[in-house]
Amino acid sequence: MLANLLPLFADLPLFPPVASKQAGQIDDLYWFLVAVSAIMTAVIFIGVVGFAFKYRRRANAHPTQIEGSTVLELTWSILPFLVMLVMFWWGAELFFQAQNPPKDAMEVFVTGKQWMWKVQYPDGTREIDALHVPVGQPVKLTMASEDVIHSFSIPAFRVRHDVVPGHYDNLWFTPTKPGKYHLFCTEYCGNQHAGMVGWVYAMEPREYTKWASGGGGEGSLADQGEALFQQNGCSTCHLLDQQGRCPMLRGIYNKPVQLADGRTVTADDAYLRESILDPNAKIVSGFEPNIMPNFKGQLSEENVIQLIAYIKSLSPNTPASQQAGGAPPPITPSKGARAASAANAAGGATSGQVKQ
Ligand code: HEC
Ligand SMILES: [Cu+2]
Repeated sequence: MLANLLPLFADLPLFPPVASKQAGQIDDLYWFLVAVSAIMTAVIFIGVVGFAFKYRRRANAHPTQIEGSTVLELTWSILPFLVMLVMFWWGAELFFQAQNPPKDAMEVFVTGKQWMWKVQYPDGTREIDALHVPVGQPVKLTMASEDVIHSFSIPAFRVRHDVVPGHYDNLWFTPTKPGKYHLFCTEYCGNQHAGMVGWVYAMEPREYTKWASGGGGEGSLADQGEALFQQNGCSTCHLLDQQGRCPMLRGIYNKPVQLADGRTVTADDAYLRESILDPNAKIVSGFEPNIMPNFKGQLSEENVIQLIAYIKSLSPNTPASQQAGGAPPPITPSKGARAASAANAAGGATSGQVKQ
């Protein structure tokens, strides 16, 4: 909005396109900071030059000493303080907004790996260095790193977030303008970091549905997870309908879990991920440590995302948007296709783009 008042600046290709709901809001704050800095620079510069001239030696050979002025000092303390408060409040507002994705956001999973971005959709589609999103729909990314710290950045959406190994990072945006935008890694992550670049395709909802309904042929993310659940022997311990030595996983998603040490945690994505890769970190109340094997190094981050999708699908009240991305209905393949997709999913680290 402020950028419109500065057509000269807006026309210079100094800024990426404004293609998300938050982009304009962040630009407004940015221009406010620039304006305050510019005004302060001008005030100080004019003051320095003006006083240097006014009190130059020739006109005022014998300087008079001035001893403080309460009014002046209060003014130059309180006014900047108020301006700073505006910056703080405005920035905090945008920050909190950026931390809280709306409940109906479509979920997409991103794994950073030297040197590519792997993208998984709830319907099972996968791509590399490409992200397809519908315009007008909030999209929440859950991001993991397979190796080192990466940073996921889409300048046209004004979003960026570090992707740190060992846990999930989130960001969200609502695309507003169809188009093709750059996607970068903005954290030096090894010698081919500069090549860790991709494209985001923001599409009209109808076009997006058409794109998404192509189907990956591997079954939904939850189907892929179910196959892994069998292959890795999870199903031998975690029975679906019977609580034995091991907790039943049906219905636990986003529900409180009582831990052996007395704490209560929510079974969200981060908790499930930790329970799979580092089972002894948190022990469920009533169960023993050191029974569940450690799956670190055996399951890729992509596999863990698939397993979590499967555990989610065992909780029927999970909002549909979190199960199938809100857009296309999940594709239900035959048993044979599932088995094939399982093999594929397990070796997923090397399989390439499923859809262009
Ligand atoms: C040898 C038996 C065994 C196997 C195999 C096993 N688990 Fe577990 N799992 C346990 C036990 C025992 C617990 C409870 C103790 C704890 O919290 O670590 C548990 C806890 C969990 C929890 C936390 C459950 C809750 O209610 O909070 C999850 C999630 C989980 N396992 C997932 C998996 C997945 C996914 C696999 C396969 C990759 C797997 N487990 C394989 C025994 C097993
Ligand atoms: Cu990187």
